[in-house]
Amino acid sequence: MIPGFLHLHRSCSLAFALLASFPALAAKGYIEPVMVNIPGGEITLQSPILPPPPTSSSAQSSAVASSVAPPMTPPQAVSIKPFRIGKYEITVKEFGKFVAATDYPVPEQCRQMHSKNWFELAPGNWKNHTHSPGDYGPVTCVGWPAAEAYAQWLSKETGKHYRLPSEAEWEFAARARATTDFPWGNDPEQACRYANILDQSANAAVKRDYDGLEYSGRNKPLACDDRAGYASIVGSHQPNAFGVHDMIGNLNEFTADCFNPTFSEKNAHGRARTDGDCDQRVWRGGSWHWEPVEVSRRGGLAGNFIGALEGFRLVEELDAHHPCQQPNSQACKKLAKNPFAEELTNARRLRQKAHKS
Ligand SMILES: [Ca+2]
Repeated sequence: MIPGFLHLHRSCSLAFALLASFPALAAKGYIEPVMVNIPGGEITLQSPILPPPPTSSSAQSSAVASSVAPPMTPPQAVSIKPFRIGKYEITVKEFGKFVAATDYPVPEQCRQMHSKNWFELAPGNWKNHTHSPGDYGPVTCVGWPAAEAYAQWLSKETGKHYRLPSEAEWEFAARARATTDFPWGNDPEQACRYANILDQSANAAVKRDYDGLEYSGRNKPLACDDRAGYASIVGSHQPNAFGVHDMIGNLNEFTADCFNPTFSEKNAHGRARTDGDCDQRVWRGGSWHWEPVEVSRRGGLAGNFIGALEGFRLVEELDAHHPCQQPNSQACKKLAKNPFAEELTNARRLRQKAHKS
């Protein structure tokens, strides 16, 4: 063996030995999402009966705004088992790990704010689009299939069971036991404390960036200011009573459910519906581009739709031996010490500082 190679060989062996002794030194190829324990319970699902899903962002917003007292679905009682849900929407930085590890064929066209014509299909992807929010903003322009692929990849990497939430789980986590229109009560004008929605900052942003463009008509900004014109760093607004952020607003979130206009007995177990139109998926929560949507509001979206208003968060299932079967156990509490949570706190602090200066 030549001396140089021997030296390199010994150095590598030493490095591997060190990494084996101190696993924390080994850079992980993934980021564990910050999760919140959600207790089990009962919920009644009821919302307006849905028309067939729209296929464009402009149609989405009018679908939200034009519902004039539509007929309601019959109420459906649902039992929810305990689970964990992402405290935040999945960020650009987390998704970037997935792209780097898998070379996933990300969409390169995205329906996004592009001109005075509002949303248009234009070149753009998860990392670069017209209003990319940076590493700590929620990832968008990925579409439902990529969200699903991300969950499967993260499960494989971590040995945990991550997946998209069912819409019943989503609503249960979003309500945090509230029975009001919004998780914070019935007053939409309180939204700016809890959600990044269509507010005065949103109106000012499009006016500034698109030559005097203004929201008008049915898509009317709230009088309050949530201090975000477009998508914001996740967790920038107050959480709900379960400690979960941005369920209403910021990005519209994909659920695992196939599209059905109404609820039925098939929702009763709380799991995602796998019957109905599975070329369409159900969204929940609305976005920065919309007035705050009620926590029960839902819509459908083509599974292959790629837009800048949609993102996702993940659920983690509590398998039989999961430490958080006992949420007060030390083993479960240890899981709450997630370094990414600290990174996000720092990112928000820097953003606030920049905002003030
Ligand atoms: Ca806003």
